[in-house]
Amino acid sequence: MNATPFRSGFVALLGRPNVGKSTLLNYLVGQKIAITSPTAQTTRQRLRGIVTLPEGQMILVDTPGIHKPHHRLGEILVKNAQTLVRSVDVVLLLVDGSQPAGTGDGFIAQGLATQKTPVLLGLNKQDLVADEQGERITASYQALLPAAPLLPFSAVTGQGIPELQAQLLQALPPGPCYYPPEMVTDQPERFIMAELIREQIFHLTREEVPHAVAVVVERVEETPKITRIFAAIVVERPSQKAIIIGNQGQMLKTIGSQARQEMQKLISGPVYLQLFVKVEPKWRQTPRLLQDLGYRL
Ligand code: GDP
Ligand code: K
Ligand code: MG
Repeated sequence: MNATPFRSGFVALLGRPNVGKSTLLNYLVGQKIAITSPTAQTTRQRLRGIVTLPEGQMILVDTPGIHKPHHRLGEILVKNAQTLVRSVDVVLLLVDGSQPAGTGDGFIAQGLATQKTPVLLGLNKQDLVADEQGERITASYQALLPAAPLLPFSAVTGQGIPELQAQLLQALPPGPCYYPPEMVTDQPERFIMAELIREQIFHLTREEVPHAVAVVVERVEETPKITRIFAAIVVERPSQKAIIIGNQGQMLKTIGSQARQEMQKLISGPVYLQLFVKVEPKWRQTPRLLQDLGYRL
């Protein structure tokens, strides 16, 4: 008998902000574990998504998009992405395949060309590509990394994903099942819950507000009937607190009810969610506070 070996290993999802790293991660694990939004810098923390198939197990590492740092949190995000590349089996460089390559993609490709880690190039958002544009766009990306296999797909419709998944698996070495097959992420449920709250803040508030927000789930009480979750929304200024709370508490209510629905999907059961807002001036510049909020420095 000619049995193919079980393969396993780590895949880094890299790319500019908004190319669809988190959307793809959710699609592959089959559950929302990573929050997504049309805003850059939604993802702040490295997050592992675990995909177990009969042929192997891949551990996908979602990363904050690579961009120019503006403050301490920004610096930490970029430095972490660079270290990650050296520690994984393969890099999936994701790009927005509905547009030709931009300088941001070139910047990341250059960084990868000097590394030994093999790279696959994932052209996402194929659902937005008109037939006559396809070839020109593809050529612009192939020029960035001539040796990298090109994989067109859509993280929204799922087209091209089976091929993408097969190629990723082939790029991994024979190895063991690192995580139990039923596990979809290495992050505790509390972290995902905090993220689901942060996601609603991205969807419902504007400009600098979501970037100034951190969310901490402070307590979870499980009873046979309901799960009660108590979470703090941390902002930097009283004016941001006022926006989060909204007119007669309306904004906080909407954030809470939408996040609660996502949480109920996550845990497949009823949730009671209580939110409160607190001001921590300059939490983004303060290493101790960043650490308290769970950021790895
Ligand atoms: P990230 O910053 O790279 O993690 O990007 P996100 O996963 O947050 O996605 C950014 C935006 O692109 C979101 O509004 C997604 O819904 C959207 N998006 C992601 N993948 C696709 C895709 O294949 N097609 C379309 N039309 N939109 C996508
Ligand atoms: K995003
Ligand atoms: Mg993301």
